[in-house]
Amino acid sequence: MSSSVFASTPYLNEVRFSPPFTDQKPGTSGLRKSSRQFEQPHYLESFIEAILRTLPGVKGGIVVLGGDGRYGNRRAIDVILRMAAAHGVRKVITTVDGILSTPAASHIVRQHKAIGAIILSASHNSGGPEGDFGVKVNAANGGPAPESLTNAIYSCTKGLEEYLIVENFSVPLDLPGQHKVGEMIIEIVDGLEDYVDLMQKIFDFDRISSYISSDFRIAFDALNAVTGPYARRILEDILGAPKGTVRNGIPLEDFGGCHPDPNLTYAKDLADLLLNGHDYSFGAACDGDGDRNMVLGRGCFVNPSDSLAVLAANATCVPAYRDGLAGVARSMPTSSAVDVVAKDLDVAVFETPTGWKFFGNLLDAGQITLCGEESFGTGSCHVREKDGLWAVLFWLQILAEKKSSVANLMAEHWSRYGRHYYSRHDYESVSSDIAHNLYSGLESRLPSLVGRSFAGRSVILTDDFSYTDQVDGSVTSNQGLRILLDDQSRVVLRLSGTGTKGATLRVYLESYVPSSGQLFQDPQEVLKPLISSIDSLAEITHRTGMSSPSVIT
Ligand code: VG1
Ligand code: CO
Repeated sequence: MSSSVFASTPYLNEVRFSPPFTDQKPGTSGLRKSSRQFEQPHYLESFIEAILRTLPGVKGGIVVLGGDGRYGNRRAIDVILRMAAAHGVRKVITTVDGILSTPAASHIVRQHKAIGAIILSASHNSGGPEGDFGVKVNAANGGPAPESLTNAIYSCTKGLEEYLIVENFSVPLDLPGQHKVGEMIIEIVDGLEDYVDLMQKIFDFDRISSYISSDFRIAFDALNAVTGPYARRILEDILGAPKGTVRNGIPLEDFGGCHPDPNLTYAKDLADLLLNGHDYSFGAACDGDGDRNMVLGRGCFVNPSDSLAVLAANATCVPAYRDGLAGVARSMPTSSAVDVVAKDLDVAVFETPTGWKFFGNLLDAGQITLCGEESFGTGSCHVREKDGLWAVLFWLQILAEKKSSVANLMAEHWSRYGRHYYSRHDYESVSSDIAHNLYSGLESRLPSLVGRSFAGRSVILTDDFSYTDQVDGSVTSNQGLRILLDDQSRVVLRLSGTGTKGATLRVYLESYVPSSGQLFQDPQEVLKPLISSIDSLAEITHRTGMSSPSVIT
């Protein structure tokens, strides 16, 4: 425990700046900009001031604060602590070295009845002085702020020319302890404990531990980001996996120059170990802030849409879900693999826009137990965020229960439910004008496509996806262009809301083969007709000048 006495007296300062920042509109998940942009004078402070003016209950409330350890984390924590004190926050709960994964932050908010969290992360985007920084805002339910709140924060920033901050104090974050500035308490917690306890309540650790052996070796890649300490504590210290199971386990400010995005491109070392080597039976990686996961078996990559379906189909293997599922949800671009499982289980399935914030109401209302996205995110009602390590433990629990390999589990799954061949093609750093013109060009062509032929199928519906939240009635439009075909295949196009350089075009491709069909083909081969048809229809190669996507997952 440490506590502090301040040599000089902290004082309240009202800082003025002009003109207001006009570009602080949060995207799919928080405000994300280059580290350089965040370093401009008053830039971070402007966004934080808007949060503290907008989030309900700031005065006298509890706020959770931490981040994924990237460059800028420490400075931001210092600024936010001083601004929280200036705004009458009763208590800030932060962590040793400010290291806090996004799902762990969500749990702390819920456990301590906080009014919300400020999470410093640009998630899977690269970090460091030349990388990206970000601020995620979570609400009192522990989940990402809904659109109504992020819109209110954005409109506040547009007129903002001053902020309140306490000067002349700083707090060391190297040890757990309590500090006080004015009336505000700063509680520094270990950050891992609460989360580890929660995992122990959800899963049967003894069972998982007994399955991990020399015959079933596991490898986990934290990609030099936030999950390292969590994974070491859980996988190595508690479950007894050998030291070294967790690779790249120390959070680094620049993630060691890597891109903390768990996919086959950016987690290539791990993918090679599992797909080309024979030493390991199970591999997993998480992203910068610990909410995403990639799962691999020996010689077997699990597509994230399939992963959600497998978790749903086998949920009763996990003690916390023994009684079954209330319902499931997936984001619109995620494949329908989970829908088939939900139908079989006779539970409801919801299709939401991209971004975890859209699952919050359904989880709060008890309408769903599990949810997920094609972008390597899966989660449940245990927190209000997607949760990378939870998904890894879920997989291990199923494998331990079934005494199965990943490849066998997938084969059994497809032979029962059929297979949704699926891929996402990302075209990154496209000039914003070109991407928007491409998008609106396709949009204008959509109505005339219905009834016509596309990739050898017939088009049955085209639209720009729009979502009505059944719980609060809010409507979210313009969520992606869809072309649905008569054999349950489809193509979806969207522009990313998390990139910081130009625009990223995402093309989602899906084709269903029933259980009687060929279940072990190469997805890129199966999807080829869809890939070439959307390329000519939307003129992707022609307009972007890119002959292939930057990332294929
Ligand atoms: C991406 C993913 C989306 C995910 C979001 C935040 O958004 O596609 O599914 O919810 O990132 O993930 P976009 O708009 O770039 O497609 V994370 O790990 O930042 O919190
Ligand atoms: Co993330």
